[in-house]
Amino acid sequence: MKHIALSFLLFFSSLSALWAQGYRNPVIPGYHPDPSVCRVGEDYYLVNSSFQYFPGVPLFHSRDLVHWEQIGNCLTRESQVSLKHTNSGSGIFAPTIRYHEGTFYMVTTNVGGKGNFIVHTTDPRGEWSDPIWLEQGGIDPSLYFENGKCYLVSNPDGYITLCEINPQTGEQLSPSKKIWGGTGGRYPEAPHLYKKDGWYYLLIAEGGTEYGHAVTIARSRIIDGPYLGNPANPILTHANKNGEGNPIQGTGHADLVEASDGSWWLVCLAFRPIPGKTHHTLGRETFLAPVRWDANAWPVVNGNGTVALEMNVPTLLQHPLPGRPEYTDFKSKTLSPEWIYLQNPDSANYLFTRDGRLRLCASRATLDSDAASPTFVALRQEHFAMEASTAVRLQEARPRDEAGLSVYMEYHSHYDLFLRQEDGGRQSVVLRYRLGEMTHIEREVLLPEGAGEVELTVQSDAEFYTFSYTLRGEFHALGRMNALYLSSETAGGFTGVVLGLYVVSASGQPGANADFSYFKYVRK
Ligand code: 6LW
Repeated sequence: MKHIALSFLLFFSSLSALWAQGYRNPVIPGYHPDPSVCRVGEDYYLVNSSFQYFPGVPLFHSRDLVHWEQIGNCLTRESQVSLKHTNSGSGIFAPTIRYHEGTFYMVTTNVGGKGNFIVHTTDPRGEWSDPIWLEQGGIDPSLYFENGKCYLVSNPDGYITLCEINPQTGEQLSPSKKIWGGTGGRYPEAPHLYKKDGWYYLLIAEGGTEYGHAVTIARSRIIDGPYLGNPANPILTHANKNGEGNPIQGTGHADLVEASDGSWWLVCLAFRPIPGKTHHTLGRETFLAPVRWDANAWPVVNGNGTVALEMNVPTLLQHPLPGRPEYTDFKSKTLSPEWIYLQNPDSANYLFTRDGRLRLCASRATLDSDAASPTFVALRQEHFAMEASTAVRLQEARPRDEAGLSVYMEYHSHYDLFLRQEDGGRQSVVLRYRLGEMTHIEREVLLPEGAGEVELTVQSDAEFYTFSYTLRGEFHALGRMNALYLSSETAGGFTGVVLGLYVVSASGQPGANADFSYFKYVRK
């Protein structure tokens, strides 16, 4: 009996050792930039920046640092985040999450708004506080707690700057002091402070968030310096020889965490260029790398300061998760926390019908401007190869009103597949692009009288988006468009492509609405 029990034990421990080996990057795919992570016991929490989208600052939970579940968003109320007139270059920039004595703190910047602020909660799955505004400027604020004190670092005037604050009131308790300018790369930013072996370590990003991005580190025995840089900086970059040809580029903006077993890990952002190109469409994503950090030594990221898609390294015991469901039928009459709106949405325009369809009500706000929040709700594109589809019925519409599916990078970079109301009562299915100041209709097909619900589909293979529609079971190809024009390199901004359901009252008359019976996203 003892032998059987022992062999069972051996079998299961070798299985768990197997599970604890290897993972795939990115650990959070699609537009999820500027990750920050903290640990509470055996639970890990991670946040990302969110720019012009609402709710702000997606919040993830994990037990193994590899598999992440979005459990909510930190900024869910207009009283916390005003996103008026924001676009993919403004709004909510990089956040930091920290846990201290039973409270979670999230600190970030509303760029174009009132600057740096903290929200806090004791229950990260619940609501977060209203904002506590901070005096020190710059972006990428981070908090460090020690001996009853709370320190803030950010980068006003392009210099990493420290002060002591009261995190409950936001009051600044010591003058802002410049503590490090980095190693000479442009845009020293993304500072985080840690203490280990009696040293204060200051981790930052430099080089800008494109191909020159890098993570560097400095240390001091005293919190406000002087900080001396690691002679082996940068500790992470793909801009050097080691990163040449790597399908991951732009590695930077990182945060460190000590796991419950004493191992150290780094989360960072990076992007995956379209294979064979220098452009990327999926935004900056969240990656994970192991860190070796010996006593009194500098941390070493994954051996040679790079990350890979396939990471063949020991991990914490893994807890796989089901992932985002492929099919949403709206019958639960709620949207999961992954769904995002542009700016602050007017909730009256987002309804569910009794039979479980998503009903979007049109306003005059269009997808072509950042002047107002259009009726638009989206999920991120997380894979190069995917298919997204929906079925839509446009109702009570006047000529030129439209509703459909948008492959949306930002307000002058999107491909739209939609139903449009025509004079005389019929509707068309239309494929249109908006690029810069140009709006161009690629295809338009007049549908038969009373066409009703139409299925709209977009497929992506990294280089092209291919559009089609299905009416009464009959499939119709419409055309394809090059993904390069939606890339960050072409469109600019800090976000990535999202797939949005929308309705617009282009006639300028109120009343139109659109019922969406499902949204399907399948990785190919
Ligand atoms: C962010 C900065 C950066 O605040 O880009 O890549 C800015 N890093 O640290 C916007 O994400």
